[in-house]
Amino acid sequence: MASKQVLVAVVAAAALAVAFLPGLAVATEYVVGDDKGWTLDFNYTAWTETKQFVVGDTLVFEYNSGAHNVVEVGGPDFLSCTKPANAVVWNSGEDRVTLDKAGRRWFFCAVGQHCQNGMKLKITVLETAAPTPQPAPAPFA
Ligand code: CU1
Repeated sequence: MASKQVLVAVVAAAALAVAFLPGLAVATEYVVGDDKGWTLDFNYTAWTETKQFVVGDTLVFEYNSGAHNVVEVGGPDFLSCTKPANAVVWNSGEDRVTLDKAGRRWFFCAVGQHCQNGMKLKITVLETAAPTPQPAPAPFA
């Protein structure tokens, strides 16, 4: 009997921990493209759809530094694959970009026609993680 009570307590504690997890959210590091990395022939739009980016998270672009780069631009330049002269360019092959504020950010590879061929990433950074649904508060008695 005692072991059953212990089990119930453990399950309850685990449930509590899960319930409070969003409040304890730690910064997440996202390797762009997961095991494929930053490359051609990858659907980054589909990749972002399964992610939720929050201020404090980090993007890591991993690629062969001779083959690609990472340029951050504004929305219109993203659409047209235009690299402005003053654009921020990363080219280490393992570029870490901290998402330090909420809003949209646009990145593409400025090598050859890579951007035109889909090597581009658009994300929306949230101020905080979207809240999980909570039960409705009890009405006043
Ligand atoms: Cu590229």
